[in-house]
Amino acid sequence: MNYDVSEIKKKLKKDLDKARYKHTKGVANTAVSLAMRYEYDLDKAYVAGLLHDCAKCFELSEMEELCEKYGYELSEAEKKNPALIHAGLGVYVAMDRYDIKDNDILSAIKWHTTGHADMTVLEKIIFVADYIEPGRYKQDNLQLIRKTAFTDIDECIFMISRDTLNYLEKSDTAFIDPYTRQAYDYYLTIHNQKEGM
Ligand code: DGI
Ligand code: FE
Ligand code: FE
Repeated sequence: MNYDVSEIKKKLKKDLDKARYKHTKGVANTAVSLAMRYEYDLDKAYVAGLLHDCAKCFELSEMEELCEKYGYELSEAEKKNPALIHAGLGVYVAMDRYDIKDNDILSAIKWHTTGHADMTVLEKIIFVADYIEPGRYKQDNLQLIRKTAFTDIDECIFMISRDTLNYLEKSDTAFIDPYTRQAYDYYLTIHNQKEGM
């Protein structure tokens, strides 16, 4: 293992609240299972899972200070919806506080909330693991989505982005990030190709 996991966990326990730390371990373990299935590096999947929400528990004012410190410019979507900031800001926190240099891990952190078109294997693993880890229970279709994660990860991403868009469209306050829609459109096309449409 190239990563000092016990050191990472020690810091995460300070940076995250209890529930978020538990979620983080669920995502890391689920990511390893998916990495086994899709023949990806298990250690990288575990570390990306551990760190995907590393910027989630800061107060908004702290997030703004960190964005300033790292020179991270917020997108329109992040300005309208601060809940999205932790993904992009997490890249800088992972580099600075957790000494992560691996671009695959950093991009998996960056894209774990919205997804985007044509994701890398690790981006897909973390995007899916975040949604299906054992502590999740509120979303619709979880049983089928969990099963599909291990049979066809692109189809699983289609289902997750479809359900996320539906959920966001129902709550008329949420601004939809263009990348959330881009992910849906891309994985819908793959879904339709399989259906022979
Ligand atoms: O950080 P987590 O709670 O573990 O999970 P996450 O990073 O996927 O964030 C989950 C929330 O993000 C979920 O309630 C759906 C929401 N989300 C995903 N895409 C968008 C979005 N929210 C807005 N406003 N716009 C989006 O495009
Ligand atoms: Fe998150
Ligand atoms: Fe998460």
